[in-house]
Amino acid sequence: MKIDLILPPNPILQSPLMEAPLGVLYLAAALRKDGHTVTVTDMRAEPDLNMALLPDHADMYGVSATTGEYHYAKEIAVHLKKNHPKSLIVIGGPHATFEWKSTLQDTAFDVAVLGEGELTTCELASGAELAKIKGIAFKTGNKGKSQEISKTAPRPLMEDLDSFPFPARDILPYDHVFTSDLYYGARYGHGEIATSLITERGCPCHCSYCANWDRKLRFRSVENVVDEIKHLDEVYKCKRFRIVDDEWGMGRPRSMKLLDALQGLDIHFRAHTRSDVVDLELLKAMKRAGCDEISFGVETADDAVLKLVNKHETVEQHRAAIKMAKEAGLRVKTYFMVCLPGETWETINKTKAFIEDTKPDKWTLSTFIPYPGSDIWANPRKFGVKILEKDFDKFWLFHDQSVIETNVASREELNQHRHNLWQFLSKYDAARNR
Ligand code: B12
Ligand code: SF4
Repeated sequence: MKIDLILPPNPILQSPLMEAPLGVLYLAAALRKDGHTVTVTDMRAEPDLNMALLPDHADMYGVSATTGEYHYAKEIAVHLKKNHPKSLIVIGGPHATFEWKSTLQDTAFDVAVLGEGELTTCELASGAELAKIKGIAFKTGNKGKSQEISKTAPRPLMEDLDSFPFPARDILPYDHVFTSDLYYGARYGHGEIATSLITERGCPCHCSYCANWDRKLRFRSVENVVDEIKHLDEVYKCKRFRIVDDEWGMGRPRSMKLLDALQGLDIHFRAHTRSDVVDLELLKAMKRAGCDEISFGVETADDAVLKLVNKHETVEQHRAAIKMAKEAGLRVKTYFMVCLPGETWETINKTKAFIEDTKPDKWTLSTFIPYPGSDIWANPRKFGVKILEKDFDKFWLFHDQSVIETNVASREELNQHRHNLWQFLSKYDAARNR
């Protein structure tokens, strides 16, 4: 079968090609292994949809979409249905995984793949009967209003991650997969050629703002990760990596084993994790293995807000993690989120004091968005949240407008919080760079 996988435009990101699109590259590799001919239409760096990039014909077209990209996915589906009515039009990725019903009701997609896609997509491509394929939702019956949506049994998560072939990084132009923006980050100057890498999948935590469909922690073997790294060095001369595991280092004994194995490889990497996962021993082992930078999802320096969003971490744990990481010789990046439930001027001031006190080397500031798949999206009242806009075009974390109000702050006030913290962080950067 001929299959085209499609990545929509990504206008919100400063460097849209910065990260290798691993989900789609894993799918492409699995489909190829089954003997299919696969292409990837990469629109990430296009300013808008560019249908001219799509191949003339494919038996199956598969669009990958997060919630922010959903409006593009819809338009792509309309175009494909019109021009390729006989092809199977499929959507996968986080948005369709959570919002499969509305996605199929609202769009021209035939099938939504829910969650982990490798096995499910291979079964779809094999021509199996839809009702018998686990992990999908699809349209049944006649077209038009009488059309119904069926959902099949859930697809069990793959236990043996080593059985998946390495992501098909050769399927895209080199500079769409290996970039100089990924290492150190565009905002901090371009670095060496780097690519992203996953060593484990899933996260067992339940932060209320997180839209994660994969709650089961599963590991690739140390040998399998090392093989991929050696392959990337031999074939692509790439020795720098951003590890995009949800939270790196969660399985302690295996993480230590992996770090030992990485020591001889002369690589550099950066990774993000939770403050409660690290201690000095792990951080020092990371440094020895080639880690230059660690990032922590701090979000806010107010314990009550951390508790409300079910972060299961304290400000003290964040403070200690940053201190230890610096002691281990790592550069520290902190992720902050504003416009969270429970946020007030008092909590914003605490976050500012925390920044002055802990002095992170880098930071990212996001605006809280209640993503489909998160507890806050499903139960906003539990968190004192009123969702004011459900226009998914605005569902980007870097958007400068809050889409909610809370029981303690109006939308206008939340926007002022964001503006204020942004100004503070910009001045903080300026002062450090003097
Ligand atoms: C690394 C990462 C990034 C990177 C790279 C993104 C990428 N596309 O690879 C960067 C930094 C660019 C990024 C940016 C953003 N991200 Co991000 N990111 C992640 C992270 C941590 C890992 C992604 C990954 O590689 N996963 C591993 C692969 C194997 O899984 P996957 O990508 O989901 O793909 C599998 C399935 O989804 C499925 N599948 C995927 N596509 C398709 C397509 C078809 C046709 C089929 C059949 C199946 C299928 O099969 C794949 C293989 O199993 C995830 C969290 C997570 N666990 O996924 C968040 C996550 C995807 N990001 C998220 C968000 C919100 C964003 C941003 C919107 C934030 C912002 N700045 O505004 C941006 C914009 C991204 C975009 N393109 O829209 C949310 C999405 C929530 C939602 N409802 O949409 C997630 C889930 C985080 C979370 N838990 O809330 N992100
Ligand atoms: S934010 Fe991180 S720790 Fe929390 S549930 Fe999501 S992936 Fe897990």
